[in-house]
Amino acid sequence: MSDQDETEIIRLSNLINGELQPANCGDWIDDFAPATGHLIARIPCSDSSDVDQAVAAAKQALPAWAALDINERADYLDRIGDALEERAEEIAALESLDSGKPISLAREVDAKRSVANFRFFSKIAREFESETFEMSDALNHVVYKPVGVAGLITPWNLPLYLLSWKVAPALVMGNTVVAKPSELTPLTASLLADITQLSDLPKGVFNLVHGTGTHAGAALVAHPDVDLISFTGGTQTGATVAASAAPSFKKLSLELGGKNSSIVFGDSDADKAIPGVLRAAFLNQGQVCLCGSRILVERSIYPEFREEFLQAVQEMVIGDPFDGETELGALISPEHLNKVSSYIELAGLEGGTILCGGEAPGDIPEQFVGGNWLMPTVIEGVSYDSRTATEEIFGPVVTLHPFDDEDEAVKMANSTEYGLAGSVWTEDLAKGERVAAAIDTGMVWVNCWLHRDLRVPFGGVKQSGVGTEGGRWSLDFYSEPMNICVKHD
Ligand code: TXE
Repeated sequence: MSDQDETEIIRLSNLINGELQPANCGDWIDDFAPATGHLIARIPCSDSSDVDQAVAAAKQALPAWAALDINERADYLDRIGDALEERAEEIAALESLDSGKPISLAREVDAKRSVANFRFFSKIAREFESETFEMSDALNHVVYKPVGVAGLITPWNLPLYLLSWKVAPALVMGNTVVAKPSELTPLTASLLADITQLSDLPKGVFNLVHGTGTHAGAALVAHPDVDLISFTGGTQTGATVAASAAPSFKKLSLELGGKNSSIVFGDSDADKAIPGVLRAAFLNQGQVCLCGSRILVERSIYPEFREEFLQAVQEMVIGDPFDGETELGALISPEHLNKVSSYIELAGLEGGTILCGGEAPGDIPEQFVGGNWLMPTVIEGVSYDSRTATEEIFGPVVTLHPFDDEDEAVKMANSTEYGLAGSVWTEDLAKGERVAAAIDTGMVWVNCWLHRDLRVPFGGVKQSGVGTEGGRWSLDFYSEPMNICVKHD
Protein backbone atom coordinates (compact mmCIF):
# COMPACT_ATOMS: atom_id res chain seq x y z
CA MET A 1 0.00 0.00 0.00
CA SER A 2 2.98 2.29 0.50
CA ASP A 3 3.02 3.39 -3.15
CA GLN A 4 -0.64 4.43 -3.06
CA ASP A 5 -1.44 8.09 -3.75
CA GLU A 6 -2.64 9.57 -0.43
CA THR A 7 -4.81 12.12 -2.22
CA GLU A 8 -6.98 9.27 -3.54
CA ILE A 9 -7.73 8.03 -0.05
CA ILE A 10 -11.03 9.26 1.38
CA ARG A 11 -10.86 10.62 4.95
CA LEU A 12 -14.11 10.20 6.82
CA SER A 13 -15.22 12.06 9.94
CA ASN A 14 -17.50 11.45 12.85
CA LEU A 15 -20.60 13.65 13.01
CA ILE A 16 -21.19 14.80 16.57
CA ASN A 17 -23.60 17.58 17.47
CA GLY A 18 -23.62 18.79 13.88
CA GLU A 19 -19.81 18.98 13.66
CA LEU A 20 -17.58 16.79 11.51
CA GLN A 21 -14.60 15.72 13.58
CA PRO A 22 -11.84 13.12 13.77
CA ALA A 23 -11.52 10.73 16.70
CA ASN A 24 -10.37 12.44 19.89
CA CYS A 25 -7.35 10.13 20.06
CA GLY A 26 -6.32 11.12 16.51
CA ASP A 27 -6.01 7.51 15.36
CA TRP A 28 -7.39 6.13 12.09
CA ILE A 29 -8.56 2.76 10.77
CA ASP A 30 -7.80 1.72 7.19
CA ASP A 31 -10.68 0.69 4.93
CA PHE A 32 -9.85 -1.59 1.99
CA ALA A 33 -11.75 -2.37 -1.22
CA PRO A 34 -12.63 -6.10 -1.12
CA ALA A 35 -12.29 -6.53 -4.90
CA THR A 36 -8.74 -5.17 -5.17
CA GLY A 37 -7.32 -5.04 -1.65
CA HIS A 38 -6.53 -1.36 -2.21
CA LEU A 39 -6.72 1.14 0.62
CA ILE A 40 -9.69 3.39 -0.15
CA ALA A 41 -10.45 5.30 3.05
CA ARG A 42 -9.39 6.10 6.56
CA ILE A 43 -11.98 6.37 9.29
CA PRO A 44 -11.75 7.78 12.82
CA CYS A 45 -10.73 5.12 15.33
CA SER A 46 -13.20 6.38 17.92
CA ASP A 47 -13.23 5.31 21.54
CA SER A 48 -15.43 5.87 24.56
CA SER A 49 -14.63 9.61 24.70
CA ASP A 50 -16.09 10.14 21.21
CA VAL A 51 -19.08 7.99 22.13
CA ASP A 52 -19.56 10.05 25.32
CA GLN A 53 -19.68 13.25 23.26
CA ALA A 54 -22.08 11.78 20.71
CA VAL A 55 -24.42 10.44 23.40
CA ALA A 56 -24.35 13.78 25.24
CA ALA A 57 -25.27 15.57 21.99
CA ALA A 58 -28.10 13.12 21.33
CA LYS A 59 -29.38 13.52 24.88
CA GLN A 60 -29.34 17.30 24.62
CA ALA A 61 -31.19 17.25 21.28
CA LEU A 62 -33.83 14.81 22.52
CA PRO A 63 -36.45 17.06 24.19
CA ALA A 64 -36.87 19.43 21.25
CA TRP A 65 -36.90 16.61 18.69
CA ALA A 66 -39.37 14.54 20.73
CA ALA A 67 -41.62 17.59 21.10
CA LEU A 68 -42.11 17.97 17.34
CA ASP A 69 -45.32 16.68 15.84
CA ILE A 70 -44.82 13.24 14.25
CA ASN A 71 -45.73 14.77 10.84
CA GLU A 72 -42.91 17.30 11.18
CA ARG A 73 -40.45 14.52 11.86
CA ALA A 74 -41.87 12.61 8.89
CA ASP A 75 -41.18 15.70 6.73
CA TYR A 76 -37.49 15.38 7.62
CA LEU A 77 -37.57 11.71 6.59
CA ASP A 78 -39.05 12.64 3.23
CA ARG A 79 -36.35 15.24 2.69
CA ILE A 80 -33.65 12.69 3.52
CA GLY A 81 -35.29 10.12 1.22
CA ASP A 82 -35.41 12.63 -1.65
CA ALA A 83 -31.75 13.56 -1.14
CA LEU A 84 -30.74 9.90 -1.09
CA GLU A 85 -32.64 9.31 -4.30
CA GLU A 86 -30.79 12.17 -6.00
CA ARG A 87 -27.53 10.52 -5.01
CA ALA A 88 -28.59 6.94 -5.79
CA GLU A 89 -25.83 6.33 -8.32
CA GLU A 90 -23.20 7.64 -5.90
CA ILE A 91 -24.60 5.37 -3.16
CA ALA A 92 -24.45 2.35 -5.47
CA ALA A 93 -20.86 3.13 -6.48
CA LEU A 94 -19.69 3.65 -2.88
CA GLU A 95 -21.41 0.49 -1.69
CA SER A 96 -19.95 -1.58 -4.53
CA LEU A 97 -16.45 -0.18 -3.91
CA ASP A 98 -16.63 -0.65 -0.13
CA SER A 99 -18.27 -4.08 0.04
CA GLY A 100 -17.21 -5.71 -3.26
CA LYS A 101 -20.80 -6.37 -4.33
CA PRO A 102 -21.95 -6.13 -7.96
CA ILE A 103 -22.99 -2.62 -8.96
CA SER A 104 -26.28 -3.96 -10.35
CA LEU A 105 -27.17 -5.28 -6.90
CA ALA A 106 -26.03 -2.07 -5.20
CA ARG A 107 -28.27 -0.07 -7.55
CA GLU A 108 -31.32 -2.32 -7.32
CA VAL A 109 -31.17 -3.20 -3.66
CA ASP A 110 -28.91 -0.98 -1.55
CA ALA A 111 -29.57 2.40 -3.17
CA LYS A 112 -33.29 1.90 -3.85
CA ARG A 113 -34.08 0.32 -0.53
CA SER A 114 -32.36 3.08 1.47
CA VAL A 115 -34.67 5.62 -0.17
CA ALA A 116 -37.66 3.32 0.30
CA ASN A 117 -36.94 2.90 4.02
CA PHE A 118 -37.12 6.65 4.69
CA ARG A 119 -40.26 7.07 2.56
CA PHE A 120 -41.97 4.01 4.02
CA PHE A 121 -41.44 4.98 7.67
CA SER A 122 -42.51 8.54 6.92
CA LYS A 123 -45.73 7.22 5.41
CA ILE A 124 -46.66 4.77 8.14
CA ALA A 125 -45.77 7.25 10.86
CA ARG A 126 -48.20 9.77 9.34
CA GLU A 127 -50.90 7.09 9.34
CA PHE A 128 -50.04 5.90 12.86
CA GLU A 129 -53.00 6.00 15.21
CA SER A 130 -52.80 5.29 18.89
CA GLU A 131 -55.45 3.20 20.58
CA THR A 132 -58.25 4.17 22.93
CA PHE A 133 -60.08 1.70 25.19
CA GLU A 134 -63.41 2.81 26.53
CA MET A 135 -64.79 1.73 29.92
CA SER A 136 -68.24 2.56 31.25
CA ASP A 137 -66.78 5.25 33.49
CA ALA A 138 -63.36 6.02 31.99
CA LEU A 139 -61.37 6.37 28.80
CA ASN A 140 -57.94 4.78 28.32
CA HIS A 141 -55.75 6.53 25.84
CA VAL A 142 -52.40 5.05 24.76
CA VAL A 143 -49.68 7.57 23.98
CA TYR A 144 -46.42 6.58 22.33
CA LYS A 145 -43.32 8.28 23.66
CA PRO A 146 -39.81 8.06 22.24
CA VAL A 147 -37.54 5.61 24.04
CA GLY A 148 -34.70 8.17 24.20
CA VAL A 149 -31.18 7.95 22.79
CA ALA A 150 -30.96 5.08 20.30
CA GLY A 151 -27.64 3.30 19.68
CA LEU A 152 -27.74 1.72 16.21
CA ILE A 153 -25.03 -0.79 15.27
CA THR A 154 -24.89 -2.15 11.74
CA PRO A 155 -22.90 -4.74 9.76
CA TRP A 156 -21.04 -4.71 6.46
CA ASN A 157 -23.22 -6.82 4.18
CA LEU A 158 -25.98 -4.26 3.46
CA PRO A 159 -24.49 -1.10 4.94
CA LEU A 160 -26.87 1.77 4.13
CA TYR A 161 -29.86 -0.51 3.60
CA LEU A 162 -29.67 -1.73 7.21
CA LEU A 163 -28.65 1.61 8.69
CA SER A 164 -31.63 3.37 7.08
CA TRP A 165 -33.90 0.52 8.26
CA LYS A 166 -33.03 1.54 11.84
CA VAL A 167 -32.45 5.30 11.55
CA ALA A 168 -35.76 6.12 9.83
CA PRO A 169 -38.14 4.56 12.40
CA ALA A 170 -35.94 5.66 15.31
CA LEU A 171 -36.06 9.31 14.21
CA VAL A 172 -39.71 9.41 13.23
CA MET A 173 -40.79 8.10 16.64
CA GLY A 174 -38.89 10.96 18.28
CA ASN A 175 -35.66 9.30 19.37
CA THR A 176 -32.25 10.80 18.75
CA VAL A 177 -29.55 8.58 17.30
CA VAL A 178 -25.93 7.57 17.69
CA ALA A 179 -25.02 5.28 14.78
CA LYS A 180 -21.97 3.00 14.71
CA PRO A 181 -21.61 1.44 11.24
CA SER A 182 -19.28 -1.44 10.44
CA GLU A 183 -15.65 -0.37 10.25
CA LEU A 184 -15.40 -2.53 7.11
CA THR A 185 -17.99 -0.51 5.14
CA PRO A 186 -18.11 3.05 6.49
CA LEU A 187 -18.56 5.06 3.28
CA THR A 188 -22.33 5.32 2.90
CA ALA A 189 -22.90 6.02 6.60
CA SER A 190 -20.86 9.19 6.11
CA LEU A 191 -22.91 9.99 3.02
CA LEU A 192 -26.07 9.69 5.14
CA ALA A 193 -24.50 11.98 7.76
CA ASP A 194 -23.83 14.52 5.01
CA ILE A 195 -27.42 14.28 3.83
CA THR A 196 -28.84 14.78 7.33
CA GLN A 197 -26.88 18.03 7.49
CA LEU A 198 -28.00 19.18 4.05
CA SER A 199 -31.57 18.32 5.10
CA ASP A 200 -31.20 20.70 8.09
CA LEU A 201 -31.86 17.97 10.63
CA PRO A 202 -31.34 19.75 13.98
CA LYS A 203 -27.84 19.21 15.33
CA GLY A 204 -27.42 16.30 17.70
CA VAL A 205 -30.47 14.43 16.38
CA PHE A 206 -28.31 12.13 14.21
CA ASN A 207 -24.74 11.46 15.32
CA LEU A 208 -22.27 9.14 13.65
CA VAL A 209 -19.32 7.52 15.38
CA HIS A 210 -16.96 5.44 13.27
CA GLY A 211 -14.71 2.82 14.81
CA THR A 212 -14.28 -0.78 15.79
CA GLY A 213 -16.87 -2.87 17.53
CA THR A 214 -14.71 -3.56 20.54
CA HIS A 215 -14.03 0.14 21.19
CA ALA A 216 -16.73 2.42 19.77
CA GLY A 217 -19.44 -0.28 19.54
CA ALA A 218 -18.92 -1.69 23.02
CA ALA A 219 -18.78 1.83 24.54
CA LEU A 220 -22.11 2.69 22.91
CA VAL A 221 -23.81 -0.47 24.17
CA ALA A 222 -22.54 0.04 27.72
CA HIS A 223 -23.27 3.77 27.88
CA PRO A 224 -25.69 4.58 30.74
CA ASP A 225 -27.45 7.33 28.75
CA VAL A 226 -28.25 5.10 25.78
CA ASP A 227 -31.82 3.84 26.18
CA LEU A 228 -32.13 1.47 23.24
CA ILE A 229 -29.82 -0.69 21.17
CA SER A 230 -30.68 -2.08 17.77
CA PHE A 231 -27.92 -4.40 16.56
CA THR A 232 -27.50 -6.41 13.36
CA GLY A 233 -24.46 -8.65 13.13
CA GLY A 234 -23.03 -11.99 14.12
CA THR A 235 -24.65 -14.20 16.76
CA GLN A 236 -21.59 -14.28 19.01
CA THR A 237 -21.29 -10.50 18.93
CA GLY A 238 -25.02 -10.31 19.63
CA ALA A 239 -24.52 -12.35 22.82
CA THR A 240 -21.82 -9.90 23.97
CA VAL A 241 -24.08 -6.95 23.17
CA ALA A 242 -27.00 -8.50 25.06
CA ALA A 243 -24.85 -9.16 28.14
CA SER A 244 -23.53 -5.61 28.15
CA ALA A 245 -26.94 -3.98 27.61
CA ALA A 246 -28.80 -6.07 30.20
CA PRO A 247 -27.60 -4.48 33.48
CA SER A 248 -28.99 -1.08 32.47
CA PHE A 249 -32.23 -2.61 31.07
CA LYS A 250 -31.85 -1.08 27.64
CA LYS A 251 -34.54 -1.81 25.11
CA LEU A 252 -32.90 -4.32 22.78
CA SER A 253 -33.36 -5.72 19.30
CA LEU A 254 -30.86 -8.23 17.92
CA GLU A 255 -30.94 -9.34 14.30
CA LEU A 256 -28.32 -12.08 14.12
CA GLY A 257 -27.15 -14.85 11.85
CA GLY A 258 -29.03 -17.44 9.87
CA LYS A 259 -28.62 -20.85 8.24
CA ASN A 260 -31.67 -21.04 6.10
CA SER A 261 -33.09 -23.91 4.08
CA SER A 262 -34.46 -23.78 0.56
CA ILE A 263 -36.85 -26.76 0.36
CA VAL A 264 -37.53 -27.94 -3.18
CA PHE A 265 -40.39 -30.40 -3.63
CA GLY A 266 -40.82 -32.77 -6.56
CA ASP A 267 -43.91 -30.86 -7.71
CA SER A 268 -42.10 -27.51 -7.93
CA ASP A 269 -41.80 -25.64 -11.21
CA ALA A 270 -38.12 -25.88 -12.17
CA ASP A 271 -38.34 -22.62 -14.12
CA LYS A 272 -39.12 -20.84 -10.86
CA ALA A 273 -37.23 -23.03 -8.42
CA ILE A 274 -33.80 -23.14 -10.11
CA PRO A 275 -33.35 -19.35 -10.50
CA GLY A 276 -35.07 -18.71 -7.16
CA VAL A 277 -32.88 -21.12 -5.19
CA LEU A 278 -29.80 -19.85 -7.05
CA ARG A 279 -30.55 -16.24 -6.12
CA ALA A 280 -31.27 -17.24 -2.50
CA ALA A 281 -27.95 -19.08 -2.36
CA PHE A 282 -25.59 -16.51 -3.88
CA LEU A 283 -27.04 -13.00 -3.64
CA ASN A 284 -24.33 -10.67 -2.34
CA GLN A 285 -21.88 -13.60 -2.51
CA GLY A 286 -24.07 -15.45 0.00
CA GLN A 287 -23.48 -12.71 2.55
CA VAL A 288 -27.11 -12.02 3.46
CA CYS A 289 -28.48 -13.36 6.73
CA LEU A 290 -31.55 -14.59 4.80
CA CYS A 291 -29.59 -16.55 2.18
CA GLY A 292 -30.64 -20.16 1.62
CA SER A 293 -27.39 -22.05 2.04
CA ARG A 294 -28.80 -25.52 2.76
CA ILE A 295 -30.72 -26.77 -0.24
CA LEU A 296 -33.06 -29.65 0.56
CA VAL A 297 -34.36 -31.43 -2.54
CA GLU A 298 -37.00 -34.18 -2.75
CA ARG A 299 -35.23 -37.37 -3.77
CA SER A 300 -37.55 -37.97 -6.76
CA ILE A 301 -36.14 -34.91 -8.58
CA TYR A 302 -32.69 -34.76 -6.93
CA PRO A 303 -30.64 -35.88 -9.99
CA GLU A 304 -32.30 -33.43 -12.44
CA PHE A 305 -32.28 -30.58 -9.93
CA ARG A 306 -28.62 -31.17 -9.13
CA GLU A 307 -27.65 -31.10 -12.79
CA GLU A 308 -29.64 -28.00 -13.72
CA PHE A 309 -28.63 -26.16 -10.56
CA LEU A 310 -24.94 -26.88 -11.09
CA GLN A 311 -25.16 -25.66 -14.66
CA ALA A 312 -26.81 -22.43 -13.51
CA VAL A 313 -24.14 -21.92 -10.80
CA GLN A 314 -21.32 -22.42 -13.28
CA GLU A 315 -22.85 -19.88 -15.65
CA MET A 316 -22.81 -17.12 -13.02
CA VAL A 317 -20.61 -14.18 -13.96
CA ILE A 318 -17.99 -13.51 -11.30
CA GLY A 319 -15.60 -10.58 -11.51
CA ASP A 320 -15.36 -6.78 -11.69
CA PRO A 321 -18.05 -5.46 -9.32
CA PHE A 322 -18.38 -2.32 -11.45
CA ASP A 323 -19.30 -4.27 -14.58
CA GLY A 324 -23.08 -4.23 -14.96
CA GLU A 325 -23.08 -7.88 -16.09
CA THR A 326 -21.36 -9.16 -12.95
CA GLU A 327 -23.46 -11.39 -10.70
CA LEU A 328 -20.89 -12.28 -8.03
CA GLY A 329 -18.30 -9.92 -6.56
CA ALA A 330 -15.68 -10.29 -3.84
CA LEU A 331 -16.04 -11.33 -0.21
CA ILE A 332 -15.79 -8.62 2.40
CA SER A 333 -12.28 -9.23 3.82
CA PRO A 334 -9.32 -11.63 3.74
CA GLU A 335 -10.28 -12.78 7.26
CA HIS A 336 -13.81 -13.55 6.14
CA LEU A 337 -12.54 -15.36 3.04
CA ASN A 338 -10.39 -17.51 5.34
CA LYS A 339 -13.38 -18.28 7.52
CA VAL A 340 -15.53 -19.25 4.54
CA SER A 341 -12.70 -21.32 3.01
CA SER A 342 -12.18 -23.13 6.30
CA TYR A 343 -15.73 -24.48 5.96
CA ILE A 344 -14.94 -25.85 2.50
CA GLU A 345 -12.03 -27.70 4.10
CA LEU A 346 -14.28 -28.86 6.93
CA ALA A 347 -16.82 -30.18 4.43
CA GLY A 348 -14.09 -32.46 3.02
CA LEU A 349 -13.40 -33.81 6.50
CA GLU A 350 -17.13 -34.34 7.01
CA GLY A 351 -17.37 -36.54 3.92
CA GLY A 352 -18.47 -33.87 1.45
CA THR A 353 -17.64 -33.62 -2.25
CA ILE A 354 -17.15 -30.25 -3.91
CA LEU A 355 -19.30 -30.31 -7.04
CA CYS A 356 -18.14 -26.89 -8.25
CA GLY A 357 -16.14 -23.90 -7.01
CA GLY A 358 -14.12 -24.25 -3.84
CA GLU A 359 -11.36 -21.89 -4.92
CA ALA A 360 -10.67 -18.46 -6.42
CA PRO A 361 -11.42 -18.03 -10.12
CA GLY A 362 -8.39 -19.03 -12.18
CA ASP A 363 -8.53 -16.18 -14.67
CA ILE A 364 -8.78 -13.20 -12.34
CA PRO A 365 -7.64 -9.96 -14.06
CA GLU A 366 -4.47 -8.29 -12.81
CA GLN A 367 -6.18 -5.44 -10.90
CA PHE A 368 -8.17 -7.94 -8.79
CA VAL A 369 -5.42 -10.28 -7.65
CA GLY A 370 -5.29 -8.64 -4.21
CA GLY A 371 -9.05 -9.12 -3.69
CA ASN A 372 -11.02 -11.68 -1.70
CA TRP A 373 -12.36 -14.03 -4.38
CA LEU A 374 -14.16 -17.33 -4.18
CA MET A 375 -16.14 -19.07 -6.89
CA PRO A 376 -19.69 -20.12 -6.05
CA THR A 377 -19.32 -23.46 -4.34
CA VAL A 378 -21.74 -26.38 -4.16
CA ILE A 379 -21.09 -29.27 -1.78
CA GLU A 380 -22.81 -32.65 -1.68
CA GLY A 381 -22.53 -35.58 0.68
CA VAL A 382 -22.31 -33.94 4.11
CA SER A 383 -24.98 -34.94 6.61
CA TYR A 384 -27.79 -32.42 7.14
CA ASP A 385 -26.75 -32.14 10.79
CA SER A 386 -23.02 -31.75 10.12
CA ARG A 387 -21.22 -28.54 11.09
CA THR A 388 -20.93 -27.52 7.44
CA ALA A 389 -24.70 -27.83 7.02
CA THR A 390 -25.74 -26.22 10.30
CA GLU A 391 -23.25 -23.40 11.05
CA GLU A 392 -23.43 -20.00 9.40
CA ILE A 393 -20.78 -19.77 6.67
CA PHE A 394 -22.00 -16.44 5.24
CA GLY A 395 -20.38 -16.86 1.86
CA PRO A 396 -20.99 -18.38 -1.60
CA VAL A 397 -21.05 -21.93 -0.27
CA VAL A 398 -24.11 -24.17 -0.24
CA THR A 399 -24.80 -27.79 0.58
CA LEU A 400 -27.26 -30.11 -1.19
CA HIS A 401 -29.31 -32.70 0.71
CA PRO A 402 -31.95 -35.14 -0.60
CA PHE A 403 -35.11 -35.79 1.47
CA ASP A 404 -37.92 -38.34 1.14
CA ASP A 405 -41.06 -36.63 2.40
CA GLU A 406 -42.55 -33.52 3.99
CA ASP A 407 -41.81 -34.60 7.55
CA GLU A 408 -38.19 -35.28 6.78
CA ALA A 409 -37.82 -31.91 5.02
CA VAL A 410 -39.20 -30.10 8.07
CA LYS A 411 -36.98 -32.09 10.44
CA MET A 412 -33.92 -31.25 8.37
CA ALA A 413 -34.87 -27.56 8.11
CA ASN A 414 -35.28 -27.33 11.86
CA SER A 415 -31.98 -29.03 12.63
CA THR A 416 -29.93 -25.85 13.12
CA GLU A 417 -29.56 -23.52 16.07
CA TYR A 418 -30.65 -20.66 13.81
CA GLY A 419 -34.21 -19.62 13.06
CA LEU A 420 -34.30 -16.70 10.69
CA ALA A 421 -35.80 -17.56 7.31
CA GLY A 422 -36.41 -20.19 4.64
CA SER A 423 -38.10 -20.85 1.34
CA VAL A 424 -40.36 -23.63 0.07
CA TRP A 425 -40.77 -24.46 -3.61
CA THR A 426 -43.91 -26.38 -4.63
CA GLU A 427 -46.90 -25.95 -6.94
CA ASP A 428 -49.14 -27.23 -4.11
CA LEU A 429 -49.67 -23.98 -2.23
CA ALA A 430 -51.50 -25.65 0.67
CA LYS A 431 -48.46 -27.88 1.17
CA GLY A 432 -46.22 -24.83 0.84
CA GLU A 433 -48.04 -23.02 3.64
CA ARG A 434 -48.19 -26.16 5.80
CA VAL A 435 -44.46 -26.76 5.51
CA ALA A 436 -43.69 -23.06 6.00
CA ALA A 437 -45.70 -22.98 9.24
CA ALA A 438 -43.82 -26.04 10.55
CA ILE A 439 -40.41 -24.41 10.15
CA ASP A 440 -39.07 -22.70 13.28
CA THR A 441 -38.03 -19.38 11.77
CA GLY A 442 -39.19 -15.78 11.74
CA MET A 443 -40.15 -15.84 8.05
CA VAL A 444 -40.61 -18.25 5.15
CA TRP A 445 -41.20 -17.51 1.48
CA VAL A 446 -43.21 -19.89 -0.73
CA ASN A 447 -42.15 -19.93 -4.41
CA CYS A 448 -40.10 -16.77 -3.94
CA TRP A 449 -37.28 -15.44 -1.78
CA LEU A 450 -36.53 -11.99 -0.36
CA HIS A 451 -39.83 -10.75 -1.75
CA ARG A 452 -40.05 -7.93 0.78
CA ASP A 453 -43.08 -5.97 1.89
CA LEU A 454 -41.85 -3.39 4.40
CA ARG A 455 -45.10 -3.67 6.38
CA VAL A 456 -44.47 -7.23 7.57
CA PRO A 457 -42.68 -8.34 10.77
CA PHE A 458 -38.98 -9.09 10.42
CA GLY A 459 -36.95 -10.98 13.00
CA GLY A 460 -35.55 -14.33 13.94
CA VAL A 461 -36.03 -16.96 16.62
CA LYS A 462 -33.55 -19.28 18.37
CA GLN A 463 -29.96 -18.05 17.78
CA SER A 464 -31.10 -15.68 15.02
CA GLY A 465 -32.19 -12.92 17.29
CA VAL A 466 -34.42 -11.26 19.81
CA GLY A 467 -37.21 -8.83 18.98
CA THR A 468 -39.10 -7.95 15.85
CA GLU A 469 -38.73 -4.94 13.59
CA GLY A 470 -40.43 -4.01 10.32
CA GLY A 471 -43.59 -1.99 9.68
CA ARG A 472 -45.70 -1.36 12.74
CA TRP A 473 -43.31 -3.54 14.78
CA SER A 474 -40.50 -1.01 14.20
CA LEU A 475 -42.71 1.84 15.34
CA ASP A 476 -43.47 -0.17 18.50
CA PHE A 477 -39.83 -1.00 19.14
CA TYR A 478 -38.69 2.61 18.76
CA SER A 479 -41.36 3.92 21.15
CA GLU A 480 -42.73 3.33 24.64
CA PRO A 481 -46.50 2.96 24.97
CA MET A 482 -48.00 4.66 27.99
CA ASN A 483 -51.60 4.35 29.07
CA ILE A 484 -53.51 7.35 30.45
CA CYS A 485 -56.79 6.41 32.09
CA VAL A 486 -59.21 9.33 32.56
CA LYS A 487 -62.19 8.69 34.84
CA HIS A 488 -65.46 10.39 33.98
CA ASP A 489 -68.83 10.09 35.64
O1 TXE B 1 -19.74 -9.08 12.47
P1 TXE B 1 -19.87 -8.44 13.88
P2 TXE B 1 -18.45 -9.60 11.75
C1 TXE B 1 -22.20 -12.95 10.75
C2 TXE B 1 -21.41 -13.73 9.75
C3 TXE B 1 -20.03 -13.28 9.99
C4 TXE B 1 -20.05 -13.08 11.48
C5 TXE B 1 -19.05 -12.10 12.00
O2 TXE B 1 -21.47 -15.11 10.05
O3 TXE B 1 -19.07 -14.19 9.60
O4 TXE B 1 -21.32 -12.60 11.76
O5 TXE B 1 -19.04 -10.94 11.19
C6 TXE B 1 -19.98 -4.23 15.72
N1 TXE B 1 -20.01 -4.39 20.84
N2 TXE B 1 -22.82 -11.75 10.24
O6 TXE B 1 -17.33 -9.94 12.65
O7 TXE B 1 -18.57 -8.50 14.61
C7 TXE B 1 -19.10 -4.18 14.49
O8 TXE B 1 -18.17 -3.12 14.58
C8 TXE B 1 -20.73 -3.62 19.99
C9 TXE B 1 -24.22 -11.81 10.09
O9 TXE B 1 -18.14 -8.61 10.74
O10 TXE B 1 -21.06 -8.99 14.54
C10 TXE B 1 -20.15 -3.99 13.40
O11 TXE B 1 -20.57 -2.63 13.37
N3 TXE B 1 -20.61 -3.69 18.67
C11 TXE B 1 -24.81 -10.46 9.91
C12 TXE B 1 -21.30 -4.88 13.90
O12 TXE B 1 -21.09 -5.00 15.31
C13 TXE B 1 -19.74 -4.58 18.16
C14 TXE B 1 -24.06 -9.47 9.15
C15 TXE B 1 -21.34 -6.28 13.29
O13 TXE B 1 -20.08 -6.90 13.49
C16 TXE B 1 -18.96 -5.41 19.00
C17 TXE B 1 -22.65 -9.52 9.42
C18 TXE B 1 -19.14 -5.28 20.41
N4 TXE B 1 -18.46 -6.02 21.28
C19 TXE B 1 -22.08 -10.66 9.92
N5 TXE B 1 -18.18 -6.19 18.23
C20 TXE B 1 -26.27 -10.44 9.61
N6 TXE B 1 -27.09 -10.87 10.54
O14 TXE B 1 -26.70 -9.99 8.56
C21 TXE B 1 -18.46 -5.87 16.94
N7 TXE B 1 -19.39 -4.89 16.89
